[in-house]
Amino acid sequence: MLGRWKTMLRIRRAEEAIGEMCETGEVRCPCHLSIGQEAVAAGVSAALLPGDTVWGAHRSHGHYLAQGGSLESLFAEVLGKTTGCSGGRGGSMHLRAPEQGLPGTVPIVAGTIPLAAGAALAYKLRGEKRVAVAFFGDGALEEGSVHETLNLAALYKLPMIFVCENNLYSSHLHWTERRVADNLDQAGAFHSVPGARVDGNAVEDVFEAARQAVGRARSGAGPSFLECRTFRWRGHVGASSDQDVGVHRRGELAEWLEYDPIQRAAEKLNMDLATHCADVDQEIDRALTNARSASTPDAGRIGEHVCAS
Ligand SMILES: Cc1ncc(C[n+]2csc(CCOP(=O)(O)OP(=O)(O)O)c2C)c(N)n1
Ligand SMILES: [Mg+2]
Repeated sequence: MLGRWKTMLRIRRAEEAIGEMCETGEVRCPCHLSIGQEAVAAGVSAALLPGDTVWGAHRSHGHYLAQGGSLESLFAEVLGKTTGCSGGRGGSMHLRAPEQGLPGTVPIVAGTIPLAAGAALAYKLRGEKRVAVAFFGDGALEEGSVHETLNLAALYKLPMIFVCENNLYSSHLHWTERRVADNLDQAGAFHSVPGARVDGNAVEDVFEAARQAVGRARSGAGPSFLECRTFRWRGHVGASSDQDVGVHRRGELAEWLEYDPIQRAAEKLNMDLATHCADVDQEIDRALTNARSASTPDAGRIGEHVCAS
């Protein structure tokens, strides 16, 4: 529990630092912050083993850090430095930490869900006891490929977990503007993928639900679908808290601030956390200093890693 709390704090502090750098203009790539949603990444990753993989999208700083991705390489990536996890070429939405089980995030909404299924199919065919996790938002469920992947995953009993981070919004659109019913937890049922609704701001609930889903996947019983209910404190993109792509939200933030996943976990831990907070602050300072002092890519090498046919 202490480890999961610390993972959440590391994500929060890292994203606060990135948010500040977005506001000052030091970071120039678009950044989608997951502040408020940290329990989903921390709870799920804690239930995985080395060798398992997680697949993320545009809002994946938390997935990267929860898997053990380097803080310094994250800061360097958003700053466009050569030491970034994608060599400074990808920015916030193209994170990779393959050694930590994060092959690469892709900002095409729902784009990595079929990739996770492909990985799960490979694990199954090779007889490896590995599990693939697809993280995606509520908006991603409006893409057809998710439903095709759910069907395929059920049919082939793939060792896979669908983790829907339902933060109620897709860009500026509240779910009520996009759906008739609040029933995302049933999205897998039609395809015979069992689903559960989880309090996505309670890290232990997420951990327990993920632990069960991982056990199911690893035993060969097939995929599961977890709808983790949460809320992002900042806007869709950038650091502002009350605006979504220029549109004001409905004022639910104050209510959700009461359900701060980090505060809730701290209350459960019921111990003095001051030293641990200081450790995380130090880690962030050190990583930021190193990332800032790294070199920027040589413009003459812009053509490298580019595929042309
Ligand atoms: C295929 C595709 N369509 C549209 C977009 C633009 N877009 C980026 S994020 C986003 C909203 C996604 O909402 P959700 O899946 O709920 O994730 P959240 O941003 O809430 O984490 C959209 C429409 C995109 N990146 N890819
Ligand atoms: Mg969303």
